[in-house]
Amino acid sequence: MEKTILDGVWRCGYTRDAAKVPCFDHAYAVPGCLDAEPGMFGRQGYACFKRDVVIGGMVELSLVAGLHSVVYWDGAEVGRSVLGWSREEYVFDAGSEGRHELVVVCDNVLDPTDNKELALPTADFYFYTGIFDHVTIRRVVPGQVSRVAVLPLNEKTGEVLVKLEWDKGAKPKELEVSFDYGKTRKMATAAEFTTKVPRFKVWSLEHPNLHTITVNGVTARFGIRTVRTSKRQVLLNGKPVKLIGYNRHESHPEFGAATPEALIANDLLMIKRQGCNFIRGSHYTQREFMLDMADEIGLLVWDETLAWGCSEEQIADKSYKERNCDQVERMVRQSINHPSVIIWGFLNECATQVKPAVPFVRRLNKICKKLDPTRLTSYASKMGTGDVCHGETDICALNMYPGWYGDTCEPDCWDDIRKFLRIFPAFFREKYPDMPYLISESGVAAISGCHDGEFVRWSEEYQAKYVQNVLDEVLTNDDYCGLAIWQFCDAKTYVWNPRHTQRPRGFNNKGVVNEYRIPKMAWNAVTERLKKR
Ligand code: ADA
Repeated sequence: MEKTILDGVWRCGYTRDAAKVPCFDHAYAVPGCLDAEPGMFGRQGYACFKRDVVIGGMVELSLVAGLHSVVYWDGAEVGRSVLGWSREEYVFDAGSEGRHELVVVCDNVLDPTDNKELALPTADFYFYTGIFDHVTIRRVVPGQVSRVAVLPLNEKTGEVLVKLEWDKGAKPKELEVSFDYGKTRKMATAAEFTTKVPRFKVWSLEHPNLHTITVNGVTARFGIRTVRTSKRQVLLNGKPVKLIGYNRHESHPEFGAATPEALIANDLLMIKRQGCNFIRGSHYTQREFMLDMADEIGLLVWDETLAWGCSEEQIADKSYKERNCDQVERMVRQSINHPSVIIWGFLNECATQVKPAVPFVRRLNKICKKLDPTRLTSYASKMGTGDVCHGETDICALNMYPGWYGDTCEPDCWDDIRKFLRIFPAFFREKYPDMPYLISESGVAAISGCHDGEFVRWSEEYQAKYVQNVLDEVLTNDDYCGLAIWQFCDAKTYVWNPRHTQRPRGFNNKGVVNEYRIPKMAWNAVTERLKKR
């Protein structure tokens, strides 16, 4: 199955006026976000992309376009999406062999009153618009294997579950299966089967060994490792691992969400070399390259869907719930082969303190478990002891900002801040004695270059001291299975956010490196503490 990559120079245009769509007044890069161009930032609008494609017959076009997108082929609509970071695969008849026009219109126009909307301008990160990742097209051939998913079942025997999909209209006559480009074995056609990988090596943080499977000419890469929880711990290949790392946004002032792959590689290498082992992919499904890189260098990932701060009203909205279920399904399909992904996440800081949230969380959890019983699930809560959904997933994840928001603690009272972090596991211990607790977010903002000392908010010193304390608490407290510091790098956010007075420069400044990846003192504090582990 050959895929043609359609990246490169496309004709483009950006307009704030819906009546002027589509417009193509200049050229730009795909992948690319048009509002990352100088002078465009923050101007909600429509990003239009156009190019010619030479092909014909039934095809599958695959792309990740945000925040909303509509795709036209020779002027006729062939697909639309409201799921932002989910990869869409549109199957349609491309017509006769020859040259055709492909147009993608994306927008980031948000309606704050629309309950179905996954993204609201009250969210604390900026929704860029454009094509975020590679665009590919392939011919659809009935019976051709189109997807190979591999779920590792046992790291001691190398047993895996293989799930196949093929293009509709016919069944493959038989299957030709090989591992690591070795000997091919013929098998009767089946949508799924278990088998043992010959001469397998286990994937681990220290030795991220990878394997390939080829079925009827389609190759997928995977790793053999298991993940489960036991007595408040996360076990990787049967051994406890404390998850330590960062929340990371796919964001850069010059590229928006369409960050270049070398930048992603640099970010992940920085994090790995610092001694961390974990990234929470906040707050949307991760790009394939990011996960390939994590697989390759040995990092663990929490992949999640977009649902930032949804309200009680949204939780009651049928369409909102359907969109979330749809997103979760796509995420699992998209990321299933990556051994780095150990947690499926959904619903960041949503109204999980109300009872109607329980069946919703249960439903999202069930979708993950049905498609992939081998990984853990979680959602990041800010509801503290008031959360009523904790029993529904595998890990209890808490976002906590004592000493920064609200009146939980005085800003520079390190002992109080640390005591605060101990409240939640202690509170839930009786109800969920074996559940692992993870701090899914904690951090404070510092303006790069501000050195007003450790008792002054916004200073690098204060942030360093804060992060040092939270990290030390998690490393020394057996109640916690891990920490994702908020956040790796400063990232653009909405300036009309209700919290905008706390977002100088239009950035969420809680990065331990700034938006150009220049380390702040907190970065060095983490490095030093991890050296002492
Ligand atoms: C929340 C949220 C993050 C970010 C953070 C902060 O916990 O999940 O996206 O907004 O707070 O900086 O306050």
